[in-house]
Amino acid sequence: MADDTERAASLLRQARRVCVLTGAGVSAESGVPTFRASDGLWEGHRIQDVAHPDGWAKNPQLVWDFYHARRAKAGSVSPNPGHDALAELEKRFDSFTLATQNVDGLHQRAGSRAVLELHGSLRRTRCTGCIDVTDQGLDPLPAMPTCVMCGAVVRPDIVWFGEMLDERVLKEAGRAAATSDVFLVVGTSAVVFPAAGLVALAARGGAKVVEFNLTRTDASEFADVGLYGPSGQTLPAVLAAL
Ligand code: BV8
Ligand code: ZN
Repeated sequence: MADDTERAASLLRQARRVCVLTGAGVSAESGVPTFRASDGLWEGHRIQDVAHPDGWAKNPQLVWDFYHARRAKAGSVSPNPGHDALAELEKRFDSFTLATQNVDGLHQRAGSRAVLELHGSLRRTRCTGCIDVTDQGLDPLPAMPTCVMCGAVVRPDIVWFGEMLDERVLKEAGRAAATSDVFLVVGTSAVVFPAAGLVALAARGGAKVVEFNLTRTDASEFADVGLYGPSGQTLPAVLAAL
């Protein structure tokens, strides 16, 4: 592993433009559960019941109960050394973009600034009746929150399965990936698209790809270097070797 850490550090030393894609694994050591660890259930729920528009249409209260619990969880945990290392890495490069599939806000709390939230945020709500999007922080919300502007029910500002990602965010992430010298893919099973597509986009654009994960994933075929261990240890080790 030591020589892989050195190989990753040497790729970064030669880089000017760095892009990172993170997934639930980067927050695992903070105590935030990942998605696919259990048997396809997510905190005891089926994904289509709590992270799909059909689930929202069928039972919005169940969806809110699920997201109230995730908001409380996100508010009760802290960034881990992996988040901290990514925030420090950002300062070392002229161009650094961090695209995350996570909605827990831990990258921002660790000090990362250029964060693209591909799948939305637990902090934000989006009105179903008007265009209002509000950052509510992570304080508890009413069981079924409503819009201060128009009184309609608000939903979590999260991209559910079957929903389009924010066009602007995805375009910016795609451009950063396609023009990067080094692309780090951290803590993601790389099965959810279009986010996972950023890895191939970076590789096709000529980037050197470094994977940080516990195991090989669908992204591994694109990786020039693989660091397999907890990202709370492997990311700080690469930073220290820079
Ligand atoms: C879209 C928000 C266009 C929820 C999420 C049929 C109909 C419609 C769409 C599709 C379809 N078939 C396929 C699709 C596309 C679909 C998709 O990709 N499905 C997959 C499952 C096959 N994508 C979509 O629907 C996207 N929209 O395509 O719109 C469209 C529209 C209509 C019709 C067609 C197309 C929207 C995708 C966004 C969904 N929302 N999240 C919420 O979070 O509340 S995705 C959800 O999965 C999370 O965001 C999560 O981040 C993401 C990916 O999971 P990972 O982050 O990778 O987490 P996972 O648990 O899987 O892996 C953790 C990894 O960490 C593991 O590898 C593990 O080894 C590693 N790890 C663990 N601990 C550590 C570690 N690594 C290092 N250190 C550790 N300590
Ligand atoms: Zn409204």
